[in-house]
Amino acid sequence: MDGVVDVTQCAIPPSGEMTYKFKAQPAGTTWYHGHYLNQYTDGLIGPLIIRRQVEPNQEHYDTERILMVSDWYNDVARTKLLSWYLSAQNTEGIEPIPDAIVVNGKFSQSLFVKTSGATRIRFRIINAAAFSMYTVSIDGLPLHIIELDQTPVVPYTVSSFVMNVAQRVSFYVNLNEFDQTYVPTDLPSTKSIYIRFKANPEMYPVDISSYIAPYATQCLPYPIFFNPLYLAILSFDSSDSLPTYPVNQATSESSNQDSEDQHDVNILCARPFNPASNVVPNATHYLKLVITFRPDSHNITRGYLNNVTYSSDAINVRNKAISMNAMKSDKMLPLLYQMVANSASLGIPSPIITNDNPLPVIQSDGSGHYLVPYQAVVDILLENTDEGEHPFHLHGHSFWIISTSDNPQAEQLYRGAYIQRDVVSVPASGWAKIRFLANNPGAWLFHCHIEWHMSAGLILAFLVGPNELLAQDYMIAANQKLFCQKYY
Ligand SMILES: [Cu+2]
Repeated sequence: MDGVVDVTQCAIPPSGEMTYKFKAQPAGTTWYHGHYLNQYTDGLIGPLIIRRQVEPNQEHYDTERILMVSDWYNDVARTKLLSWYLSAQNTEGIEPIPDAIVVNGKFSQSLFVKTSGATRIRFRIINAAAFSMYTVSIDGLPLHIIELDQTPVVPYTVSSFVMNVAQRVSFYVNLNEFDQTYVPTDLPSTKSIYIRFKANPEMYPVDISSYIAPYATQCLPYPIFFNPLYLAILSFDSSDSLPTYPVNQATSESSNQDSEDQHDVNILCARPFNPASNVVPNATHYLKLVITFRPDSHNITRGYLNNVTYSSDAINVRNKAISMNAMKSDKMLPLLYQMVANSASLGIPSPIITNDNPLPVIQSDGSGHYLVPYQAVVDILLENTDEGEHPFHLHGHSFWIISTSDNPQAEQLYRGAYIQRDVVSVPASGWAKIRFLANNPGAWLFHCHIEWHMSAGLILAFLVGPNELLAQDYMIAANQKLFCQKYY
């Protein structure tokens, strides 16, 4: 599980099937999605909830609801949007702008979330968007956050929070805490309230109120311009009535909050629920990664990590500057199978001591494949030269967030008790520092989870503990050999 075509497996062919067997751990809120040819933008997604025997904080709620928010595109991503995005005509590398927001597959004001008589409800929010980060709030209710990605946290209370692509946040609400002043006294009492998902228009490289994409074919009844405010309706009864108050009803306090809350405050507020299981080891290795976007030799804007843009069969790239001696990720066996077949000749140097850092520095083969010794504790500094914020996700592991340029004080404040996540939002023109323990031998991607940026090559692969992988007698499944038969 947690695999990717060309990294841990060959693609499941049309009409083919594959059974994934996995240990249901770690527990928590996550989601399944295709990682191939922009299929998840086109809807190949779903929630995956792994429950604990005893859920931390479960005494605070009686029922739960899952809300999966994603970007809706009128056009097919796999063909039309991707080929436009990675074309020389797209001189500024403008990402396809979503046409709408959907939650659980429904457009704004059409999703009714019923409380079914419960007053204490846990919400598991999953940002499964291709591009957008969202500010989430529920009118008149404080949100008590209890889980970030798959890490339970000591409850803390916010009026809204930001979540970037691929992040998950759980909170509970208590309807008895509803702010009665939210509904003006001259209006009839309301049987429902809005759950708001607000995309921050500043993250888009164009003015969304007037932008018509060059590839767009206007097609009613689909929206023409993107509305950054999505409204779901939390219904207290079965009548599916809309709230009695106007959509723009907001106390001055909460509207101020909105403009201030564009940053991820969770890094500072969140404390691990179980500190004993969150012992942060000291770093043994170091890796600095510089994020850049620039046109390649074909004038196609691509993403680079330390000047390497990742290419694989999954990406229709014309730029395949891969050195002959290095591991190849295009037209080749999945990286994992290459590790198993020939770990002695991976062609990637071991970590080396440099003048810049007291710790050995993780090395690559120049094609985005980095060799990580088993049980290494790697500090990664992500330096973002781009003006956009990038949500970086690590496969096969979670990591501790040490600090970011938005919250640099976290490093000293929480020394030894950093919060674990598996997606970190690297601030625009800023940086993030994370640490992970390489205890899961295999081939694991580390990448920006904005689907367009993956397609643009903002990816690398960690090859963790090749010798340990062999020692574990890793076997390639029989059905996998079938899918990969062009190689076997
Ligand atoms: Cu990105």
